[in-house]
Amino acid sequence: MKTQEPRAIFLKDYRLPPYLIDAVELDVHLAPSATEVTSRLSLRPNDAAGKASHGPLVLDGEKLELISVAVDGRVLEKREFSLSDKALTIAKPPAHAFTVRIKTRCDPQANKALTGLYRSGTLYCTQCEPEGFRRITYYLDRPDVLAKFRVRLEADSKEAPVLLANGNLVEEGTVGAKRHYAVWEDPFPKPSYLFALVGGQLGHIADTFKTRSGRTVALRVYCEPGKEDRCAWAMESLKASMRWDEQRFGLEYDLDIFMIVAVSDFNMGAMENKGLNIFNDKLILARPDTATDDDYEAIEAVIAHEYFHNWTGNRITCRDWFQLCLKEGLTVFRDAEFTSDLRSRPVKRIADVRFLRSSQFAEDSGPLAHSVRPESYIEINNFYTRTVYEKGAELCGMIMTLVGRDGFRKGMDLYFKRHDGTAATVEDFVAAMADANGIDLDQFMLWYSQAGTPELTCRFTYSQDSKTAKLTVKQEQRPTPGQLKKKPLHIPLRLGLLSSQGKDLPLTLADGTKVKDGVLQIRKRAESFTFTGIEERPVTSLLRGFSAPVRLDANWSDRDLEFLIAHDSDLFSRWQAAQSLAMKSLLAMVATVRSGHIPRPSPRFGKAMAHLVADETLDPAFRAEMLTLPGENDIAMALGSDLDPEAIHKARRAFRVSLGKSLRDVLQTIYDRYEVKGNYSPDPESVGRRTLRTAALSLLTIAGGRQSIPRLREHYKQAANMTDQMVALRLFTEQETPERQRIMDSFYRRWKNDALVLDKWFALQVVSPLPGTIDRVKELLKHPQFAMTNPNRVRSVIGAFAMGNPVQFHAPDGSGYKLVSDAVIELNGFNPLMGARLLSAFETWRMLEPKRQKAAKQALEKVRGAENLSRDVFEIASKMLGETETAA
Ligand code: B3K
Ligand code: ZN
Repeated sequence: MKTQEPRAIFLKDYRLPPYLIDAVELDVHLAPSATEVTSRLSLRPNDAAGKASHGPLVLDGEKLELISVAVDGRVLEKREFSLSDKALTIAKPPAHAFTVRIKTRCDPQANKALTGLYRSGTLYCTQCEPEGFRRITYYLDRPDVLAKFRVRLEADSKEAPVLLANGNLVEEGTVGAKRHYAVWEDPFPKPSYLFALVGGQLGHIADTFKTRSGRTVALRVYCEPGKEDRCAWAMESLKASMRWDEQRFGLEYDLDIFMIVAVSDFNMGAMENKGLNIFNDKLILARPDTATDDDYEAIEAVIAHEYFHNWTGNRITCRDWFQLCLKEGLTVFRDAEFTSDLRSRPVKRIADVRFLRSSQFAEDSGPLAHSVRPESYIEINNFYTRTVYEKGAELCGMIMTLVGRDGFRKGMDLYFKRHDGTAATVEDFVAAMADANGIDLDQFMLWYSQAGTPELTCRFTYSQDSKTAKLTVKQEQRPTPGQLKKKPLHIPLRLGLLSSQGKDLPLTLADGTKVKDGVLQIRKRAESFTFTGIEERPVTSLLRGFSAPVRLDANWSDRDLEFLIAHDSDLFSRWQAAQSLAMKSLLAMVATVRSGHIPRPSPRFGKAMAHLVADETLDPAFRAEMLTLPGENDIAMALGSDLDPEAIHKARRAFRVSLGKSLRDVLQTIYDRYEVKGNYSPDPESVGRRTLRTAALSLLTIAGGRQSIPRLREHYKQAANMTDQMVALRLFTEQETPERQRIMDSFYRRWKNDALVLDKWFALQVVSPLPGTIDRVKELLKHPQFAMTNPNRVRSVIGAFAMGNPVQFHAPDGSGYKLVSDAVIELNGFNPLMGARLLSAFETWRMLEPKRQKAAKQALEKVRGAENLSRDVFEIASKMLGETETAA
């Protein structure tokens, strides 16, 4: 018999919760395979829900063993409730406030899905967002039910000497000789997805933070005992985040203690549980000899992100999961602002735009395209996407561009004033922004509901006679699955007109109005703007700071781009001009490779870079970005169809070789001069210097071929930190020399007992573009230290291969696809969330050339046809194959 296909849930079907829960008391007796949970819920009918508030009480629950259920102190008989694998239903609950007491048992040890209560090593920990709480106890597991939690944890004193939950510790003590307990109380009502508990043997570091109103908050970072010396940066980052949120948004922390726990088995990066954040240890643990600059920056950013959720996500939460971008987009926006304020704004913007364009744009133009606020889903876990997060953040950024930085702050203040302590919607947020600033954002709302990347075509004419410059702007958004027609969007277009001296000209429109902050507001499918008083033909700088997440066709000539690279006052636009110039040449080179000829890059890019990279007045980190060509995925996105990943790789490689050769002397000077001496520090200046030096080394190495190996070897030998070591190792992965394996082997011997560093060792080998990599990946999958049950390991082998090695993943014989789809099928059995994530590596399959397309389709069909498909994998596989569509 065919099992029934999972059904979609729709935003339009949202109904108020029929019952509300005012308070929850949990009593959790931790035991590896039989944890007992007693839950006492104080419920009442939700009058606002009308008739439903007198209907049955349906409590969500999965993978639970029910021991007993009582209402108002009376144990129910079997006929008074019904039980399915999804819910416990009490047919006729009392018509007034009542209590329900439920006793259940669950098995953390057997839980390999890593959602609900599970074990990571010997630790007990939880992951409840979005729907994991229902695996701990029966509950109204939805974000619009906010309750006060009091949690008693009991465990064996030796097995779990540390017992943590949300809020403040109010009591602790022993139970007989061998057991102990702790009681935690969280005074802030919260939805169940923010619940967390941790139990086990943990070390920690402690500190305090004095809030601006003078309260002292205790801070703790917990980790595996013995790793405390790797927690200092996480603590520094936490304090910096707390300070920044007070200064920039006036938001102060609200509990007496803030705890972070690092665990080794975690499906994603981290989780913002109230007062008790749980983190993938990869995003906590760092020491100069184990973590790179990128790791340090990621730790700082994710600590900030989760901390910022305390207000945007926890104090104001989401009414339903369709509103996910309300907390995620806004919080990504906030963490990007934090990084921009602490480090370099243009460099952060460049990094974010690179990611958005290579990754979110790909999502937006494939079978998984959905709007920032989707209208339906089968499995909500599949919607923690780049569109919800990164495009969601772009929408906040556009609002800030429209209302200004102070206006944005006013909007945020009003949003908190109106909605603190509630579960809100995207409309609430946008209304606060509009009302606080007296502007109309009705048309802007379309950004939340229309999927796909808009295309802006800008054309420019100049009249010497009338001294006017005319800009015509057209916008178009292509159809996406389930959404064929699109309306024109409200787009902020930041621009500048540059004189021949490279100076910004005043922007005055024909009716005499001045363009405020250089931002034009585009609202129609086609419109034009005439600027007056322009004495000479200017060069246009468009989409400064990437003021909207669009594709831009501006028809710039090479000379215009060179001019912008040299003169634009907006650093982002200088970088963008460089990317555009390189991209023109790269696209031509890909065509040359495919026609069987040797590709030659235009020399113009190298010439434009020669002055720029040597310009000591420019931030080294920015110069490093200028030297980094568009990635292989960017090129693929620019081509859009009939993709041959190998040709793309070859073209890009040829460009790098040629650039390295033409800039050899200046790169060598940079390499020699930018060494960072002394103790390692992840401060922006040191990171910038290292990054520029790395960019130089990378080009010198690829250009030098075998002759550059001694320099590389020396770099590796001299490396005094993991950042420099990894640079050399990564460059070795592109070199066909036996030394490569020798170095990898010695690295393994040095770090084989350190899981996080070992992850790097695994990843380095699978991203090698050289032939033989697929066989190596297969070997690594059999390595004694590989485990499908550990998400970090899966990501460092299969994830890094599928997402970070386009040439090999897209091997024409389909062997890369087979390897990944087999892993997806295996993961589907016990950790569907991870399986579905990996499967999204196929999202651009329809853009491939026919042979690869066929092979990818076969792999997808195999997944689709596998037995016992989870909702997670079913949804992605069937959408990939075009069987089901998301309602945008
Ligand atoms: N809110 C969590 C993500 C939960 C993902 C569930 N599959 C972390 C974050 O975005 O901050
Ligand atoms: Zn988040």
